[in-house]
Amino acid sequence: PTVALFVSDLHLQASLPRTAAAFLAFLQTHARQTQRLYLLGDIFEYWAGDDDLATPFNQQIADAIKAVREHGVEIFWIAGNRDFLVGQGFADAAGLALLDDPHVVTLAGRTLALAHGDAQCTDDQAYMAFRAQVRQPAYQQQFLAMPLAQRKAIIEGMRKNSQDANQNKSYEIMDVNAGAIDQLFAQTGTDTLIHGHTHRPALHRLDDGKRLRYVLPDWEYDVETPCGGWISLTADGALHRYDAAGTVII
Ligand code: OKV
Ligand code: MN
Repeated sequence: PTVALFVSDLHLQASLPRTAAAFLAFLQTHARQTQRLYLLGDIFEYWAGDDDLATPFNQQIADAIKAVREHGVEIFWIAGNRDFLVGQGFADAAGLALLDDPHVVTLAGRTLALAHGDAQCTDDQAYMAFRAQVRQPAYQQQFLAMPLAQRKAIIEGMRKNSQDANQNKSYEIMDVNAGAIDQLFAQTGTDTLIHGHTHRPALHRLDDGKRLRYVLPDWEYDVETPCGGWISLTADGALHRYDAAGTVII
C-alpha cells in the first residue's frame, strides 16, 4: 500500500459522466490501497454551497468518497478556485478533513507543501482580484444567503463571462509565476511542492534539482483522448506520477 495519493482538477459535473465514472473507479481501486488520499482542488466544476448535496450527482460523489473513508483511508481536501465554497457540511458527508492552502505535511520522511495552485498564478491580475473578493468570509456569507437556484445562475453567468474573457488571455499568464513559487517554498520551508490547477502536468526541478515542483494533471474522459492521473508517495519517500491508465510516468 502507498502512504498517500494526490489528485486534483477532476472538474466533476453531471454532464461529463465518463470523467465521473473514472473517478468512481479510482475510488474503488487505487484509493483503497493508500493510507491517505489528498484531493487538491477543483474536484467539482463548481460548488454552489453545501445544500447542493441535494443534487443526486453531488451526493453520489460524496457517498463514494465516504465509502473510501469507511474503508480506513484518511481523506483530505484543499479547495480549488471552482469548489472553494465546499464547507463542513460536505466535509462531513464525504468523511474528509478540510485543509488550508497551502498545507505542509511530513509523510514517509518527506516534507511536502500541498496547494491547489491558483494562488501562485499572480500574473493574471484580474483573476487575483476576483479570487481575493470571493475568498472573503463576508462575500461568501452574503452569497450563501441567496437561494440555491440563484447562486447557480450567478455562477453559470460568471462561467460564461470567464469563457469569453479567457479566450483573450495568453497561455503564459494562466500559469504559475516563478516568484510566487519561490515565495511558497520560502514561506513553507519545504523543497517539494505538489499542486494542480494549471493543467500542465509535469515535474519541474528547480535550483539545480534542490527543489521539486510536481504538477497534477486535470481529468478529461469525455473526449477522444482521455487524460488524467495522480501522484503517489510510497513508504520509501519516493514520489511517482501516474497517467490516466494507471501507468507510472516517472
Ligand atoms: C474558473 C477562472 C473563472 C482562472 C463563483 C461561487 C461566487 C464558484 C464560483 C465562478 C467562476 C468558477 C466558479 C472560472 C477559472 C476564472 C477566471 C480566471 C485563472 C462563486 C462558486 F463567486 F459566486 F461566489 N465560480 N468560475 N480563472 O468561470 O469557471 O482559473 S469560472
Ligand atoms: Mn483550478
